[in-house]
Amino acid sequence: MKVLFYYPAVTPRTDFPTWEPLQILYLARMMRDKDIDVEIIDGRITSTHEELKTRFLEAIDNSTICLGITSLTCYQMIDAVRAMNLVKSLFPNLPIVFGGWHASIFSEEIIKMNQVDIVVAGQGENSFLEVVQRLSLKESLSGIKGILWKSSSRIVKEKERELESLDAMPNLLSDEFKLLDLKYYQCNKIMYYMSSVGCPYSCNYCCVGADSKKKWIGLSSENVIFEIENLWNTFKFKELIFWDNVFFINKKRVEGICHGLIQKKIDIAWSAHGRINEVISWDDTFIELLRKSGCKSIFIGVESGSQNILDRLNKGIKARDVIPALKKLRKYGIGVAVNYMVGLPGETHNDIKQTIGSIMGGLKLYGFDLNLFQVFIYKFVPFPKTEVYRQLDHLTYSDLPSDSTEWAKYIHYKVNDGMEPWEKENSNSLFASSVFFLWKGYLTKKPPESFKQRVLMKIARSRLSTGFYRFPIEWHLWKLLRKKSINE
Ligand code: B12
Ligand code: SF4
Repeated sequence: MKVLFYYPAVTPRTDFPTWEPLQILYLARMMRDKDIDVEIIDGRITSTHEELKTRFLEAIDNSTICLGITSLTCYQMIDAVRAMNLVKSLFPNLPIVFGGWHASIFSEEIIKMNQVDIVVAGQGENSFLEVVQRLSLKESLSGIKGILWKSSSRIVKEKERELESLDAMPNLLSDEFKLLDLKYYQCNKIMYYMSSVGCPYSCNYCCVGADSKKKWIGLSSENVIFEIENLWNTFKFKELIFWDNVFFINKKRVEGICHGLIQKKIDIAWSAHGRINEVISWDDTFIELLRKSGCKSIFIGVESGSQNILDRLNKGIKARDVIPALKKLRKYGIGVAVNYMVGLPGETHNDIKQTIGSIMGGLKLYGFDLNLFQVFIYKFVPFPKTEVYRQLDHLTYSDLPSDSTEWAKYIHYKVNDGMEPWEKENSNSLFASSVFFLWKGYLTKKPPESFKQRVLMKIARSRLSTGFYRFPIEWHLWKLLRKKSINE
């Protein structure tokens, strides 16, 4: 018996080595010792139609129970549709199970797609294992929590699945990574890893808070160390990145992880997501322990320098705490990667100026060292199924995509280039655009590689020195130079 997974390409072109398809490895561990083989096709490697067709023809046979596909709301969905169409044309009876963030957010829409037989919403391990076991026994899927499925073309929505204990699941081990052709991946340099699920906060622009119903579950520090030690012994990576939404929720657990890394002499630099309200509450002993265990950097969503905006985002942090919190980390040589957003509904010039002030404050604190103080400025996107999306004046934002596939295209083609079509060209959004290009043009570690980047950097530098953000010529330039279009 075998389960086949497809990991859709995240962008049209991938630079190798790249990150491992973590979602699939976490699911694959559930099949260990269950007499179910796992095979993974990575769409980033198998890029042409012919290659993909050959891979599917080789991989699928009578013993294949189903095809599992994952996707975020981005280009991955476009590639997922390509793969599903291909598989359904070759093997119309092979059940396709769709999971991941995109399927969880748009579950009712995705299950209506002809190609999809089963949707797994939310945490996938046990739901998927149950689906696989029932399919292999040709039993009904009725009653499996967390799924939507088709019963003689009628759609059945089962009860939601609450977040489940991670300690009760099989450990993630290097065995799972051996399912991959390791020459394409970077696990011998950087290991991506997840030690908890959910989030107890409710920032209203984020789908995680809403999805987890304020629940958070962490794997025990003992199990985290057991898994990291196993992976490190095999791959000897230099860097570990915790992909947890919020890593520091349980301070005792983090202390246990730090002590474990030190005791086991696991010599790595690690990074994880934290929050300003957490950092400000930490004492020196804790921060020193983080540093001693290898903590190199903390990813922090500051989002805005304006308290007014932070309150509207329900962010639960104080703008005035940002610099004091960063000072605490700076004292022990811990760097940060901070995210900001601009272009929110109702955001004023003054709010945006406070955001620039907050960024400049951090830059000064870290002596303009972009290795220690990394900045990412995004343009605000009202992500579907978030509270902020529900609160929108949908007449003003009438150009937002209407369905899940359009959303995926929109995120890929527009958002990452700062080109939201819904954005009315009022002075605030143009102002926001030029601030967005500060990041593209100036706050980047990479030296400019092209003429376009050099121009962007020049404009960004002069904006920072003069404080003049009107007339976003860089935005218009970007639009002119941009080759991709939503119709590609
Ligand atoms: C790593 C990461 C990335 C990486 C890699 C993404 C990838 N495709 O793997 C990069 C940097 C590329 C990225 C980009 C983006 N990301 Co991101 N990213 C993450 C992060 C931090 C971890 C993802 C991960 O690997 N999780 C580990 C796995 C094990 O967990 P999981 O994905 O939840 O999988 C579980 C279930 O979903 C389910 N499941 C998943 N797949 C499948 C498949 C099957 C068949 C089944 C049955 C179950 C199942 O089971 C798994 C185990 O329980 C998450 C936050 C988080 N903690 O999840 C955000 C997150 C997924 N990203 C998010 C966003 C917004 C983005 C961007 C749109 C940001 C932007 N504006 O550019 C982009 C979009 C991509 C793009 N091309 O532009 C959002 C989700 C939005 C969405 N609806 O998809 C998240 C949740 C962050 C947040 N707080 O909002 N991201
Ligand atoms: S932005 Fe981060 S802290 Fe806020 S709800 Fe989302 S995952 Fe939680």
